Amino acid sequence: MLPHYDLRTELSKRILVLDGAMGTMLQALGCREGCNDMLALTRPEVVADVHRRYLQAGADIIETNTFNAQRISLADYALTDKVTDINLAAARLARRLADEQTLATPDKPRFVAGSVGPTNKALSMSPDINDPALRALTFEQLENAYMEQMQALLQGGVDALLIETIFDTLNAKAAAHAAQRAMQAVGREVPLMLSVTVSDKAGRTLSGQTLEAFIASMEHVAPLSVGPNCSFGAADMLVPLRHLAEHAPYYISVYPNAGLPNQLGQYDETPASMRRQMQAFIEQRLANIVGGCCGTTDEHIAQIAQLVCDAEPHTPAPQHSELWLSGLELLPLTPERGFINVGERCNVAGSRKFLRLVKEGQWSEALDIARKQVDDGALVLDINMDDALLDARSAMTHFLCLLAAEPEIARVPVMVDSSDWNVIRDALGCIQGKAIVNSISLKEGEEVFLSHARELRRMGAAVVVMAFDEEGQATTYERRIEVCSRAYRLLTEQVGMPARDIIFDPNVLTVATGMAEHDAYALDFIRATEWIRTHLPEAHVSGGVSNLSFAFRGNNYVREAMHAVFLYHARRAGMDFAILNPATRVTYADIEPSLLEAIEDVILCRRPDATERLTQMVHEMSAEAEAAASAPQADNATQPAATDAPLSREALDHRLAEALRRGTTDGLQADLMCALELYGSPVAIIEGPLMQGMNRVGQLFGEGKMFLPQVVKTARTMKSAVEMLQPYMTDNSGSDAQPSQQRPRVLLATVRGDVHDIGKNIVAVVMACNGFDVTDLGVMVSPEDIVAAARELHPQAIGLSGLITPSLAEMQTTVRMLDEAGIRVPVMIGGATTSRLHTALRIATAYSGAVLHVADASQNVPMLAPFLDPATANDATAQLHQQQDALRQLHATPDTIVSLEEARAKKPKFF
Ligand code: THG
Repeated sequence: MLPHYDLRTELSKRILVLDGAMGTMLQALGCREGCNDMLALTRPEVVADVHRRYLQAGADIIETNTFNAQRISLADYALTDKVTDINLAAARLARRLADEQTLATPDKPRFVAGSVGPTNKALSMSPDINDPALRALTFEQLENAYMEQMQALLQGGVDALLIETIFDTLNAKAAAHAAQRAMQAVGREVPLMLSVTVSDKAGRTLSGQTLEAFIASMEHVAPLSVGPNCSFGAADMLVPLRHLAEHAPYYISVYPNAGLPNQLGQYDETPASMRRQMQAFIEQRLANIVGGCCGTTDEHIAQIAQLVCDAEPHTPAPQHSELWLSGLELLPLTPERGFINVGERCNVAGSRKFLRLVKEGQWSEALDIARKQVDDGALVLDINMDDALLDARSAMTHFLCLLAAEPEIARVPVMVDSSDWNVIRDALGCIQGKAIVNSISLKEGEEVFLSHARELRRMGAAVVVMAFDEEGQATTYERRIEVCSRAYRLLTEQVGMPARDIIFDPNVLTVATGMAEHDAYALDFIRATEWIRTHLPEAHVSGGVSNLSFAFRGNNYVREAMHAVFLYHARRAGMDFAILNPATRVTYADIEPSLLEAIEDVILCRRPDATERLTQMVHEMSAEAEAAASAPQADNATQPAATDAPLSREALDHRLAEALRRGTTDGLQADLMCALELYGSPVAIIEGPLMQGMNRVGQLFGEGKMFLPQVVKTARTMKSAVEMLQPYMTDNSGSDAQPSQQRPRVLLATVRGDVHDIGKNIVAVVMACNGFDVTDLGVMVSPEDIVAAARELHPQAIGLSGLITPSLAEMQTTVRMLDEAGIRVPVMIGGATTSRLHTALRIATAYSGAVLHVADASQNVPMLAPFLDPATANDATAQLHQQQDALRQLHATPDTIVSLEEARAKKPKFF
């Protein structure tokens, strides 16, 4: 019998070595591509061999061969009935080998981490451009799929669950939620390890979150470790690694690829060179767990094991004490910030306009209200769909999914405002950031309160607690503090909610109603705020400020002046959140002294006739103040209209390029109409300023200055522009006849053996938005099917996509078969392992037509354009072939060092 070893204890002593890639080793051992995870059942001895090699190389932790072993991914192989068998067998196998090794060297225990991959679907992104609210699956479906996998892994005896290659935080949340349920079901607790993959140069996940925002989103699962994996090679991982090590209060893991796949799809880093690059991680004390991802072998791991033995492990960052919220970006409630304003306008009960827009399904205008609030400085958005005539659950989830596609809005955290628990629960399944739930209370008693609070804790939301209990709403100072302190005890002692995640709302009630019992409402709120902030450590205080002034409906200036005065005093007492209209421009200091005094008398309850006096004063208020009152109204999201004066071509081009870059359609119609006059034809506009704008976007994306969701938004603007121009495309404008016939058709496919399609989906979106008729053949498409589809549909271009190395060979086969079938249309090649050089060397040579390597989704349209225009197609093809020839020659040149003269003489001539 083995003694009990604990991963956490081991990590406190030394740096642990994680194993390397499974796929690379399996291929080296002669396994063809396909469903690797199935090998646990069909060829366990081969998998055992890989584990054994890694253990012998010095790995302390080996990963089960189960990266894709949940039913979402296995569906691609029609193996959904094998989920339990695969995971159980894989976990038992790894367990047995790790234990054998531990027995042999008991002072160096070996551990098994259950590998849980991201699946091939994203919960935060739409698979369809035309429907940004669409999702390929629900949180619950994904959670259930993970639950099934994890239960078997736990039963098979893993020491930890490693949720890895995370590209969408909502997927990771579903996995973590499933893990908690699986542990409960199996009756075994193991630590969670999280590993995230950074997919652009801006250091964000594919779903657009920064790494800090990601940590905030996942802190409720208290992971054992977090870190980057896959992404780029070790050299480029230093920045994200340091970022995580500085911010995350957990052990830090890092397991890079053996470099970026080179232009031939192989991994260049040798064991020695990778060790050299990883040395920085160790020297800077940034890591506790190190290993390898794609392309690494037991030789790499042996080198890494040598590197870390006797090295000092990373000391986790201290746990932050302030509340962390996140959207795509982190919002920490630091002492310097002190105060968070929550935009109130996306509330069907608080805005007639928002209600009308939602009822009429005018979602883009509803989004404008959210956008305007962020522009006006809202740091969080309150969203409320509670209306008797609305299906609040579907309205809420629909709106949240739409929001997720708007990077400028999704930047900020969301406050889900509903009194219907089902709405709250559904909403949390759509939010990748760390959100606030508004609200729970004791009004239905402790049992319901505790069960809701526990569920929120599991989902990792911060929470607004209203000062309500079984007796009703707390309206006096004493009742407000009594209810809040009781809720505080329950949440911190029984639910284990960190106090920093609790936001009390001691009820902002309407004053100056004329009823004496309401006179102390505001003052009691302020006093209760002070008490809470003094006696309930780390908890926050919020309130719906606009409630205060309902008595003055119709006089916005006075209402806003009252809000400013109330905020001034409540903030001094410690209120650090407020739900309000961020567009308000009235500040405490600007209020005319006599009005200020009258309002202060009301809010601070300073004299019995305060209401009467304020009412009287408002009555007498001059017409000037009335005029000012109408100015700061909120919901007017429209931009200043385009002027009537004619714009210069430069100014217009600039406006169009800006609209594209920002992904907005404000004023686009008017600008396009101007452009029609200036340019004469819609095609000239598309090919001129719009295409230039798209190129600029591609450039910014390449430089890491824009991130993917923004590019997708840009594509939507392009689509709108093309649609606006469509009615003006007539037969005699120099181009072909009907717009519908004019739409070039493109075929897209992920090649055989490969199931990755996130990048390809983005390409489909961007191309569809640029007026292409896109037919997506899906994933794992055989060359035969691609040829058949090309023959049937006569596309103007074909796009082949693939992420894994074997796909490169598959692409070659595919273009050869296309060529044999007499097809000559341009073929676009894209995906992580593809490259310009490999395309020139191996793929273009097998095809008579043009084969273009496309580096990212923003490039397909502009790169393809010259090949589709009959006037330029021949030149473009000839030029491409010439460039590819030059590349081939360059590559054929032996790798020896020549003199400078000689090198200059040999320089390739492209033109
Ligand atoms: N506490 C918590 N949540 C809350 C509240 C609270 N959520 C809802 C509400 N109260 C806060 N939000 C609003 C939003 C709008 C208004 C008041 C509170 C408001 N609206 C104008 C009115 O009714 O006169 C609407 C005018 C229009 O139609 O545009 O005042 O207290 N936790």
